[in-house]
Amino acid sequence: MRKINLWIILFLITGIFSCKNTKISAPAPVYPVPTQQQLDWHKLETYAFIHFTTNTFTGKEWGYGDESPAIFNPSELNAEQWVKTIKDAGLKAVILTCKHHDGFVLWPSKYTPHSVAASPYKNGKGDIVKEVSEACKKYGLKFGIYLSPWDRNRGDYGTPSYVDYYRMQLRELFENYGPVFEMWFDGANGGDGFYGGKNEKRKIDGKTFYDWPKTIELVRGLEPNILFFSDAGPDIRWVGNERGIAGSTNWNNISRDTLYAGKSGIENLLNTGNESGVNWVPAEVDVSIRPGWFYHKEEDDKVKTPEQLFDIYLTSVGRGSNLLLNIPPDRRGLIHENDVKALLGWRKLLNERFSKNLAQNALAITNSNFSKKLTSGNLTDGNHESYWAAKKGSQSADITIKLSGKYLVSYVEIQENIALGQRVKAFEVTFFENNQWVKKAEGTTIGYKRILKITPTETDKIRITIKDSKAEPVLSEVKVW
Ligand code: FUL
Repeated sequence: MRKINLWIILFLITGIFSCKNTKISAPAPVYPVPTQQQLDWHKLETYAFIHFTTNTFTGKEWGYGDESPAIFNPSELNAEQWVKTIKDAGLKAVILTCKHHDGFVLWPSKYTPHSVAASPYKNGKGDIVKEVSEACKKYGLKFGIYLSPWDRNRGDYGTPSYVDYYRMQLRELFENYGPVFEMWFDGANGGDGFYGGKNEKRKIDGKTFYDWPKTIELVRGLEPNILFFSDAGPDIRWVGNERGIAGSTNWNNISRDTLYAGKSGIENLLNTGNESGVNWVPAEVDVSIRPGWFYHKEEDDKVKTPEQLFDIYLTSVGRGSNLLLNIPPDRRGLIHENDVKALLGWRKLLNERFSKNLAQNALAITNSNFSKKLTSGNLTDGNHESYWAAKKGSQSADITIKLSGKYLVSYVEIQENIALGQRVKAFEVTFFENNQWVKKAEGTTIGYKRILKITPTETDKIRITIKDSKAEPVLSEVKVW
């Protein structure tokens, strides 16, 4: 009996000590923090959007809904060419417009005759959702779905039976083509259309008509790890423009109840987030490689150049957002040669400009550390999972990176360990140049990743000064290119 008591006492003592240790071994999170699914999503950084429907054959951007499926006839469609090109460009996933506003669906749905089954494509035996989702599996890319809520073909659009139809199609998609990593809910809603031959204008109340909470619950039941994108989240928010630009201040924080799909005038809020927002809803930057979302021959010479795509990378991924780059297949059903060239050229630029991390294993000196474990060495170990934190309770810090010699530096990349919440509010980057410290860049937020473009400068010492932070700064990596 006495022996057992002793064991209990010993157990309690070790318990108290280890509790104490876990308490001080990591900084307390600053809420909100991302879910595991959101954390995994941040790591994707770049992925592709594919817009393809009857619009590709009519030259429109928004089909009216009266297009005959007979015009949908891609002669050489090759989903593997799409996915392989996207993979070669370094992108990690594909989101496909399974249905755009015109209502034509790219899979043989049980619930509508207005589909690929009524088209000449493979004599009505084709299934483009299947072909793309299978190509994604083959090439190791994630697959996502866009199913336009606004449907200009359906006669019952605007009535409750339409919402049932929409949900049945979601069920059909998720049961047959999963796993699906992201569901993209479009904000364009209501207006004129074919509507089963009525050719009229229909208005819906974007806030109530679709009863989104119920739809989201249905989809989560089918795909528990799904992330929902919309103007208003709940998991990922729109960035507020289609030009490829996240706010230079970009909080993942925002309060969901300040948003709902269709609300106008909130583009600035979506673009920057809100420092005191209570939810983690990161911004996704959607932009097309061409002026339009769909392929139009007359835009063949307006494909964004590798340099333009590189700039977009800096204003999206480089500002802590993910980039959803639209690449629309042409009438043959192939990604056009000009787009392939631009994509591979862009990848080459990224590989060249971010090939040698000059800070890898470099000495990092910080003016404070949270603990022996969360020390400055973690900043340059090339491991995103390890991190450094400043002294408990501090709201500023200095980090000096000593390079192994003098190098021409063009970019500085900083990452916060966002698992513990987004903290940094103001920072500055200075280089040691001609025997003095010279300011090269400054910023507000950092988030998952911040890339700062610097006028190329020779230096052997770089300092990052965190000037203001919600709580002790917690960074996972500093890279120098
Ligand atoms: C918008 C749509 O109206 C465009 O056609 C496109 O699909 C874009 C990604 O979203 O809201």
